[in-house]
Amino acid sequence: RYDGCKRNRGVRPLSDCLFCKIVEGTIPSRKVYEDDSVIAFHDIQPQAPVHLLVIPKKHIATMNDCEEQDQMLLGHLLLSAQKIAKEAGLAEGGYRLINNCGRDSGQVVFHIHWHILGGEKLGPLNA
Ligand code: DGP
Repeated sequence: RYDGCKRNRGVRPLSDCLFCKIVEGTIPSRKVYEDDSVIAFHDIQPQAPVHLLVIPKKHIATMNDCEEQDQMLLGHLLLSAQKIAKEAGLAEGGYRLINNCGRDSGQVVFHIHWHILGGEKLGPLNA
């Protein structure tokens, strides 16, 4: 049973992190899912008919900053993404789950997140 939520509760948000503010509710978002360790909300600049972001409540800047202790959290996040995609009606048609890591990927928000994109036939990955 996943118990990372208890550990993550003690982690302090970064005061200048946009997504930490969304987690805290000081910046509003169109939330579609929340549990003790993960939230999901609509992307503000949708790139597909359905474009959601799934993030851990714990502040982790990038994929490169994940540690061994984040293993359960990351697994939980991916299984949450599966549920969220299903709830959004994407299970049958399929969807893309994307994490951008660092400069070359185009990551702009340095709080780790996965994009869920779907609702239409998507173009090539690197278009
Ligand atoms: P990335 O390039 O992977 O770091 O994507 C960051 C995404 O975050 C981008 O698609 C736009 C989205 N985004 C930026 N600011 C906000 C915001 O204030 N609210 C929401 N909901 N999404 C945001």
